[in-house]
Amino acid sequence: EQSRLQSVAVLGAPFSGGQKRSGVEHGPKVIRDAGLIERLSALDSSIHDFGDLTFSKIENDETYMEVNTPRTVGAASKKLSGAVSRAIGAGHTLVMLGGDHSLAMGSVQGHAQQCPDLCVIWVDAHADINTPMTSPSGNMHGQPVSFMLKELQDKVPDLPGFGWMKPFLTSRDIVYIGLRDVDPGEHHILKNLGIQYYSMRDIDRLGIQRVMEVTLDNLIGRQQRPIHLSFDIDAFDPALAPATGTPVNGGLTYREGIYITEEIHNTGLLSAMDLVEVNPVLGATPEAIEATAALAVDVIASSLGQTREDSSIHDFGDLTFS
Ligand code: 6HN
Ligand code: MN
Ligand code: MN
Ligand code: MN
Repeated sequence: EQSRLQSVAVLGAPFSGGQKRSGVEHGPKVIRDAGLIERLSALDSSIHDFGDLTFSKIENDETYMEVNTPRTVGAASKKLSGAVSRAIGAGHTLVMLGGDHSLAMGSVQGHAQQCPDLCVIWVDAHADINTPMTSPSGNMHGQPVSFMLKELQDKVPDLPGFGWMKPFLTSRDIVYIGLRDVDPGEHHILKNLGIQYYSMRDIDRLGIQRVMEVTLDNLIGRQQRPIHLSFDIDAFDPALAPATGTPVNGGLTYREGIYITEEIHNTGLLSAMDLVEVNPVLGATPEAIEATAALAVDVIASSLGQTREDSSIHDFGDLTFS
């Protein structure tokens, strides 16, 4: 019996309000222009392109407790959350194209509406777990995880624009991979809550194979549950992904990044993913922009089953036995 065809929904979120550098709102367009839909169509799944959400501007969105544009970010994530929840509820595996990483509040929350037992793999140079009080920048793309965690409820104030969102994740439900630029307040939170993370140094020591083994064992070793992959393109080395807002030297190699996504695909449990922080305006040359977007396409295709061992689908039919 053939297994049912996986159905994939692609949803663009052209939003940049979680940080100050314009251009990241063009992420969905450049990732699509790099051939995303065609590449996914070659895989063993049906692809539904839901197009891009539109986000309306909110006037007089003043800084609140040193957080920049909270109402704008809150409204965007709320809208994204609803769209993600509907897509997952309709049976799709969801691919969200950012946009900046503040959008993860919406995508993970919307996913959790349908799958309350989900776990999160956060691939990023940064931990994005600042609270409004620890944030050095006031930018919400450095804060989304703090809004999700139940253990940080008392540390995160009620911001305007966030009345719809209550913490829904525990610190045991998330693992980080690729960290190399963690703020002091974030390091304190990671240690205090015992959050599991594999920094670039850990990858140097253990190797990516071992890192994935331990990551998956911790998240799904005891119980099978849906995975949310939140992939920030700045997890890669800036030589590979230059067109991004907060590049940090010493990142993932191409092979490490693709190994991560292959292993996640092989669990059969990937339920939704984000691909965020591709900013074409920050690429120094057209080639730099195209390389970053092509890498984003490779990450998504690999997460959804593209392999390095068999680039085409071969139907050998059925044997007959007399
Ligand atoms: N990202 N930790 C810094 C901050 O402003 O909180 C950088 C955050 C970067 C966020 O890359 O998604
Ligand atoms: Mn980052
Ligand atoms: Mn990030
Ligand atoms: Mn497969």
